[in-house]
Amino acid sequence: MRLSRYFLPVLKETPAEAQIVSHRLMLRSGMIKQSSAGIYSWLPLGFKVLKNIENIVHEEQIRAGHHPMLMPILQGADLWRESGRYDDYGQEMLRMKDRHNRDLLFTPTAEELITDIFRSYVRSYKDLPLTMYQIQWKFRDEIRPRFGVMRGREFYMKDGYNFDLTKEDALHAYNRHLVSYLRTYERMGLQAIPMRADSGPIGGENTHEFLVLAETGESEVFYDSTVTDLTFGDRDIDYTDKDQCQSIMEEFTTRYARTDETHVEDEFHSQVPEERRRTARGIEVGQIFYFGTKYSDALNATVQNDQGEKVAVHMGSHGIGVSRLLGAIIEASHDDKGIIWPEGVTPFHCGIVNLKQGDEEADAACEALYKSLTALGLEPLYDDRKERAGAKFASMDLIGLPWRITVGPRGLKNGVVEVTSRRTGESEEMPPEQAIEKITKIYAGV
Ligand code: 5CA
Repeated sequence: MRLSRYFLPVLKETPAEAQIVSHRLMLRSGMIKQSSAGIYSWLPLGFKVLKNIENIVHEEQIRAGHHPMLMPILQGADLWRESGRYDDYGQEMLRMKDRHNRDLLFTPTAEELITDIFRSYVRSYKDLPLTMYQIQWKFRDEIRPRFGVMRGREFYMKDGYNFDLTKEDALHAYNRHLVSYLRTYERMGLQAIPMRADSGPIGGENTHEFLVLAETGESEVFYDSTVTDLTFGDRDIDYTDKDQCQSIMEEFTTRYARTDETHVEDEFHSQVPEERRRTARGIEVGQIFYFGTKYSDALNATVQNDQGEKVAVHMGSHGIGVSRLLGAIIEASHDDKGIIWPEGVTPFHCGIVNLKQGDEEADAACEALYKSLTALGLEPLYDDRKERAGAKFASMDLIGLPWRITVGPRGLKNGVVEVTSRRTGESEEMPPEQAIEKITKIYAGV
């Protein structure tokens, strides 16, 4: 993409309404624009990152054996009356009437609808296990939307639902989700720690939230400092292997790590030596639930088991805050100049800065770099504007591309361009071909 042709409405001023750094940086770098309280338009740069995050979520869900599908945003009230949640959900649920005076609602989650789909078609245990998921807009009429996409009213969420014959199978689905989430967040350059949590309006006993540690997080968390040493890495996972999923689940959840709702001071003290006890704040980027037969009982979702008996299916649901993740990643990865995107989610693979637009040699070298990188399947953002070098660097630093190639007449005289890491600030001079090779290699591993 050529920056002169792109829609990137960068703000010079810091917007007064933004209280936390991720919100400020998303507004300043022209990623989002507020439309109403807690409701945003996604401008081209923000939309690109949103889609990158969504793609990682899809890839990891499919890898775990889950089936993508899509349910409507507007739902009739009847199913929610059947489950009892139409009234329970309270004012967070946005309700409306259609022209026939029928009650509709904007989906805050979709346990009811998916259970209805299941009960309409599935009759036998032979069709289990089954996990389906969607990535779809949700609406919750939060009393205090704030922090930009972090606590929106309209937000983008991956919600998945498993159907299993037995509790044991459903717990495997729970563990499988936990493992696949660890991998999902790591691909985004994030450490998200699974913590024992409270199930809230979704219900059920087993639930973990995934938290990214950040001072601006809304949840208070308590943990054993050694949980932050755990990394998922490049493990070879067989998601159908119950023992493997369970052992990884145990590895990541045995040590003390809880949100304030489930924290017990005595247990914290007895389980964790003093020098390892930490209290911090965290951003909840996902939550998994096992709730047994709560919804299948309420909505009469049964299958025949191998004895020919009708039994209620065991279920769980699993959410990832896709739009919230943009904020969480920025909170975890920025400096005073702007965002620092992890390679896994960056909107463009690298920037190309032409120090002297209009100089024949510099222009030609930039064009050649741009074309070669593009031909290799990479997406560079070429700053081809007639701007001062300082302004170009400031924009690149603000929008946070992990790598920058700087091209100027002086370097070209010696046959070199400069490759700079946004994270470390370190620069290296090399011939353009070598710069291309370097960037290609970096992304081959992502
Ligand atoms: N039905 C279950 C799982 S599918 C569910 O709704 N879970 S949830 O309530 O925990 O939401 C899933 C994730 O969505 C949360 O972990 C959080 O990351 C994100 N989320 C929830 N509310 C908001 C909000 N108001 N703004 C942005 N993201 C949100």
